[in-house]
Amino acid sequence: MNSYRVAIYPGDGIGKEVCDQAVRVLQHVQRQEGSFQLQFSWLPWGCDYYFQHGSVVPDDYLEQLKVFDAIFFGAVGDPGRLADHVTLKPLVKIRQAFNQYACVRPAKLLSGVRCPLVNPGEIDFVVVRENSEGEYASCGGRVNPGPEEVAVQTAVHTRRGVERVLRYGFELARTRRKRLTMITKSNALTYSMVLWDDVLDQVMPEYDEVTTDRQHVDAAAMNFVRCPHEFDVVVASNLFGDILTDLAGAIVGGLGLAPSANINPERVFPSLFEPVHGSAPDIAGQGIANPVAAIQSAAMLLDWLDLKQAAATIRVGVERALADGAATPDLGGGLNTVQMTDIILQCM
Ligand code: GGG
Repeated sequence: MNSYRVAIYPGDGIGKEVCDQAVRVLQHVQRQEGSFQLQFSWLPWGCDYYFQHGSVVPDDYLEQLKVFDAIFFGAVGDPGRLADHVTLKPLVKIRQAFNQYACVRPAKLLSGVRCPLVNPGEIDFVVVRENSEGEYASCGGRVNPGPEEVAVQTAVHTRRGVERVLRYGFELARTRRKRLTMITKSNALTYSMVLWDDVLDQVMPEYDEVTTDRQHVDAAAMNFVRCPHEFDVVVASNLFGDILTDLAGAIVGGLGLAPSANINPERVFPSLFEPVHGSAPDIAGQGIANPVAAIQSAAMLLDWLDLKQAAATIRVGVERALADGAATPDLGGGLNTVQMTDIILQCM
C-alpha cells in the first residue's frame, strides 16, 4: 500500500479549525478507499509558537518540511498580537524556496451556491498565479526614518520565471477549454510587464491549439464581474493573481469555498495546499468557519499525489452537500464548521 507523509501547518485563527476538518475528511476517504495511507505530522507553528519561541517557525523549518510528500496549510495572521508581515513571511519563503511557482486557484460556481452576479452563466476557470517572484520578491528597503522616510519595493520578473508559469498555464489550458488569458499592466509597467508580453509572444506559437488573449489587470477585474464565463485559464503575476483570486472567490460564492495549490511541477520539493482565505480573526474561535475551501484544497492534494479517485470522492461530497443546501453562515446558512463537514462526509 502506498504511504504518503503529509505535514499539517494549521497556523492561526480559523486555519486551525478548517485544518482539523480537512484532515477528518482525508482520514475518512483513506478508510473508505483502503488503498493508500496518509501519515500526518502536525506542526504547531504560527503566532502562538512565536510567543513561546520568539519566531513564527523554527530556524530549520525548510529542512523539516523538505522530507514530506505534501504540505497542508491553514491560514496565517493574528494582527491583534503580531504584525501580518511577520506571520506571512514563512509561507512566502516556502513557496519561493520550494519553487512552488504555479499557484493554482480554481473558481467554479457550484450548484446550490448563491452567486452575487445577476446573470453569471457557467463560471469555471482557473487562475495560475506566478508564485515565486514578481511583486513578492522582497527586494527593497527603507531609508531616512522620520518625515523624509523613503520605502522602495522592487518587483523582480525573470524571463525564466515568466516562461515557466506561462508554460504551466498553457499545459493546463490544453486539458481544459483551450483558452488562456494573460494578465498584465504593460501599458503602464513598461519594463516588467512588457517582458511578460514578449515571453507570451515567444511561447504562444508552441501551443497553437490554445486561443490566447491578454488583458490589463484593471480590465480583467471588470471582466471577472461582467463576463466570468468567458475565462478558462488565467495567468497572472504574483500580486495581480492574489488580488484577482479574492475577486474570483467572491463571484463563486465567497472565499469560504476557494481552494488553492502551490505547485512545484518538477516534484523536486513538496507542494503546498491551502484555502485561499486567511485566518479571519473576526470569527476565529467561534467554530463557524466554512471548511469547504480547506476540504477542496485537500482534494487538490490527493490529485497531486495521484489519488484521483479519492479526490473525486471528496469533490462529490462537497458538491452534493452544497446542492442539498448545506451552508455555513458565510453562505447564508446556520451550520457550524463541524456540522458542515459531517454533511460532506455523509455525502461522500
Ligand atoms: N490560507 C492562506 C493565508 O493564510 N493567506 C494569508 C495571506 O494574506 N496570504 C497572502 C498570499 O497568499 O499571498
